[in-house]
Amino acid sequence: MTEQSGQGQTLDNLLTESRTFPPSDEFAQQANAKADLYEQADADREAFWAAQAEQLTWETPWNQVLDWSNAPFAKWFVGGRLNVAYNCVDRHVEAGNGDRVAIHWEGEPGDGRTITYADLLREVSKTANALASLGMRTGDRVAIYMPMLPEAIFAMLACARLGLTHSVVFGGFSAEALRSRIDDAQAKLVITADGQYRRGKPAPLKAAVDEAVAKTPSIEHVLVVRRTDTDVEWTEGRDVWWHDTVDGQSDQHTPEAFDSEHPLYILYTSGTTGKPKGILHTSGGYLTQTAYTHRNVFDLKPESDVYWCTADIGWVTGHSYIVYGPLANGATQVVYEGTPNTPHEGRHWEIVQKYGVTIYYTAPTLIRTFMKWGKEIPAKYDLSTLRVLGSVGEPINPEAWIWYRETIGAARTPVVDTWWQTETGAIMISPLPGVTPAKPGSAQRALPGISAKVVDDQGNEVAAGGGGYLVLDKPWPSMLRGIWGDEERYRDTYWSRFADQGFYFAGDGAKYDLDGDVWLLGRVDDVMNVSGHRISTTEVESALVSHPTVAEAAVVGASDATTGQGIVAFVILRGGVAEDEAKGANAIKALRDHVAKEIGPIAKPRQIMVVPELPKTRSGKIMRRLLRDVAENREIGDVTTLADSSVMELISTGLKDTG
Ligand code: 6R9
Repeated sequence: MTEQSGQGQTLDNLLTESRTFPPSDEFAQQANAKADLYEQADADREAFWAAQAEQLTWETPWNQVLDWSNAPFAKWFVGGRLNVAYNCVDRHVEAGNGDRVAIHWEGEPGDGRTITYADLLREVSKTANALASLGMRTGDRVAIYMPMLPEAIFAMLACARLGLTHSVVFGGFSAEALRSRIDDAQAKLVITADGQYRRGKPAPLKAAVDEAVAKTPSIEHVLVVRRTDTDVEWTEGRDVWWHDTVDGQSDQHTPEAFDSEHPLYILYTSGTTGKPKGILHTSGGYLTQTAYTHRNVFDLKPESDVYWCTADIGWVTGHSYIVYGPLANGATQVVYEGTPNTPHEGRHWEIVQKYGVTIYYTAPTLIRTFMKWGKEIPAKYDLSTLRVLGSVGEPINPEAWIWYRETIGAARTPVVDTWWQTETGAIMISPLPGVTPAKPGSAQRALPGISAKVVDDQGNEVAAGGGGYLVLDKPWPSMLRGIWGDEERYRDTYWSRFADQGFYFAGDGAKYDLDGDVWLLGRVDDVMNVSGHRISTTEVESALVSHPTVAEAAVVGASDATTGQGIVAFVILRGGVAEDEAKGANAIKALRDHVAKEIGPIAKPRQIMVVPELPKTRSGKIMRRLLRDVAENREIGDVTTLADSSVMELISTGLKDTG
């Protein structure tokens, strides 16, 4: 999320995309969501959300749907009490679905585990008993620093069951990142593993915990899952093995109900400046909206679907769409431990074929990587079970959308482009499959029950065809309840930009097309200003990706004596395109002309560089800040949040080689 808000005039709206894909009659007829969902929600928003909340099991009903009297601090389902883990596990077993598979777990080395809902109930109960035996009490914070193992999910649900607040820290983060997060939340326990498989090799994990915990006196215990048999240092009394502590516990545990606003978890997002923000989510509203969106946006049929979200549980997508939403709905899902090209570039498609995956949810960065690897790879597998494809994390370029639908979805499946944030907790803007005629590249419309607007600098809604800032103008059930321990920062970061109107400012630029559909245009900090025109990086990137030789593009504005900023583009070629040829002066000119044709001469990049990789965060978002350093010939800034810190070197050396 951004700390500062954009200023100046609104964005120029340049790229046009007119292809649409209406849902098939067959899909529409069987779809969970029907068009009247929008009307129902518009007629009475609170009644609509109450109806969604009724899909959960409450111990005590609420007496008020929404209390917004202390805005921007919301309370949803006031007075209601429920247990989140009971809703995700026990109630499915009680309903007679204990034999249904909850998790098909696939390890990176090829090992696997099948976990039914009855198994899940036993494991979560044992874990809850173990956490209680370690002295954890309702309200305590627990850090979870783990690879994608079933135990990570057991741990999250055991916390929810006991009313402990978890803080999952992505397993690729450093000891220092873990330390600052433990410290901020004053966590008492860390759950981790000895090591984790990464690209076919075991890598140590507990070592980073030892380093972090040496400087965090709040930690009383470290609970360690054995995964890779890596040698670990051991601090007697503090460190305990999972198999010693959890396995022998009783598999019976009676859940207690907690207040609807009981803190469920903290998840840290890195800001552009300063220390990471601990985004706080609570129970009833969060579970209501994650379950509702998962059911309608993915058209989930729990009895027959096999769902797979490829995110890591270290990100909000893993929290809402691996753990809470799908499990609240009683889904059967695949959880995969490893990387997409271990041991080969067809691994995801092999998994889709093996488990008969029907719903697949991933990020544009991975779709563009698949494009780069080439369509021959998925062509080797049977992907005919797929019926819904989803995208999240960044704007999806129309060409990548088309490739996804055609190559993975056999030109048949709906593709849902879902816009949301760690802060929103659940999907906010997305087509509904079976209802919305899909438009490649557009997230389209706020979901029933959600209200979003594109506004200008003054907070006035822009007309159809106009661009500006994306805001959320009404509270929603899964909204963040604040930043852990920092009320002021919460108000400043999200509510000060449009304080007069009381809008939540998301930090993203967006536009309406002539039908009123929303297009996301990237973070407002990334917007370029060329000769007084505010141009979005996303639009120029999408134009580049629509050229047959380009798999992926990142665009930045570099200072320019004449135009204020000049557009500099970095492109990755598609598989099979000869690099020498594509780097030639004619090929580069062809790309520049292509952008001019797609968008207009004003958007023509000043410079285009062919690169082997792009700098990305560990959740796959392009870090344009570092590319700006390259484009402006500056020393490259802080690379600690990069997924692969050698990428910048690769880019700089590659550029020197070609001049
Ligand atoms: C869920 C997640 C949030 C930021 C958000 C925006 C970008 C996410 C998007 C999208 C365009 C989409 N973003 N989904 N942009 N289209 N479908 O990614 O959360 O890690 O907090 O990132 O990601 O810029 O503001 P988070």
